[in-house]
Amino acid sequence: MLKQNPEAVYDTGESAGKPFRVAICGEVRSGKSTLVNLLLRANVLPASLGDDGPRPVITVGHGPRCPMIAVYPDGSRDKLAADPDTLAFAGAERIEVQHGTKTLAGFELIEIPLTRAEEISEDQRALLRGADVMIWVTIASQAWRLTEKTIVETLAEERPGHALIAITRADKLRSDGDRQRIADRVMKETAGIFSDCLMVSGARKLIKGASNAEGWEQTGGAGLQALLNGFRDPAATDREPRPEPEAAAPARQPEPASDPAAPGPDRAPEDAPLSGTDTLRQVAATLRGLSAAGLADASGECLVLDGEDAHCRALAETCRASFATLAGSYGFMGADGAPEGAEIATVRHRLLYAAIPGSDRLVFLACEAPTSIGTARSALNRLRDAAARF
Ligand SMILES: Nc1nc2c(ncn2[C@@H]2O[C@H](COP(=O)(O)OP(=O)(O)O)[C@@H](O)[C@H]2O)c(=O)[nH]1
Ligand SMILES: [Mg+2]
Repeated sequence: MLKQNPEAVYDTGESAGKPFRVAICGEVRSGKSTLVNLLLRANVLPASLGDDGPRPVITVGHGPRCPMIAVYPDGSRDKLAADPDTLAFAGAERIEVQHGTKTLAGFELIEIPLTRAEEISEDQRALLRGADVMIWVTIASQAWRLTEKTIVETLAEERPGHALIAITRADKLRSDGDRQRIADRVMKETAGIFSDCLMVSGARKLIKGASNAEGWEQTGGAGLQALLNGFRDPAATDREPRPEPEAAAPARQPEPASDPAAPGPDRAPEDAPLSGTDTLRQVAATLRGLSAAGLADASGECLVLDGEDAHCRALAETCRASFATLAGSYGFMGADGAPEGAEIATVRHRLLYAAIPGSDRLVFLACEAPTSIGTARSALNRLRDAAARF
């Protein structure tokens, strides 16, 4: 049984020692199994076990594909049919799965269903203590409810060093704007708990299409896998250490006191009050994988917030040119209003910029994979909001 020997559960057949354990936690029907499928790039786990259905812990290790095994409270084990339905899970305490997807090598995924803070068991706490990463799964339409916050706070002692939040059913939202607003709110409300926030579009047909790179990127799976790779092997991807929880809490900075001597929005960004610049630099410092960030104004000035001066100035020039072109040509096909910004991506690099309302400045940031687009957008929004205040 789990309680007696939680370690024994995790013999996945990996010869290269202990796998990097990813605990996928969340309320019932939040999308945990969907997230597992996303990482496997195939609909391996069945769709929804229902609201009152069985809620076994599911462990997925890297190995030759073989039948799923149901393990019952008395220790007995059953091989399940190739495409098990909900009934096959009934009464099982644990479901063991192996999958041959290359990206899973060295990882173990553990789906841990959590219902109420008062009902968290010792087994569940032990599983979380043994994990290297926690992914909290929440539903876009009602993301980060009080009940979720309570569960996550209750697990403060058990939470591993890496924790991120995945917002599922992003495909059901109407627009990128809606997705951005939700990601932004969730990042603010969970600052200090989660280092990253990812949007997941996990409809089963989208996961079916995730066997190709573009499809996987669209679901959010590629970004998630890249983040996990970064956690497991920071030397390969991290430019800077992970921010302390406090630094990850840009939330709402206090409004600057109204000071008649303070520069107005028409002042050059170089003249921005130090406190405002510091605020922006602090916000910029919260993004993992950031390679540059700054403010560009129409006159050619650039306030460097993060990264090397020359790099930042070159990016500022790119953003200015791109924005000027868009502003001049994007009216066709009935686009309403001026463009608000744009995103430019290469395989490993992203450049995002946004116009700061009420000014002629642009805020921009550049980051490298594995920083997800959701994380990058959240950071850009935070920078834009902070910049708009002075
Ligand atoms: N369209 C869509 N449906 C989703 C998404 N995530 C979960 N679902 C659906 O929501 C239901 C519950 O998901 P499931 O992964 O079983 O939740 P779990 O109980 O947390 O494991 C299933 O019918 C899923 O297909 C998503 O990102 N997009
Ligand atoms: Mg599930």
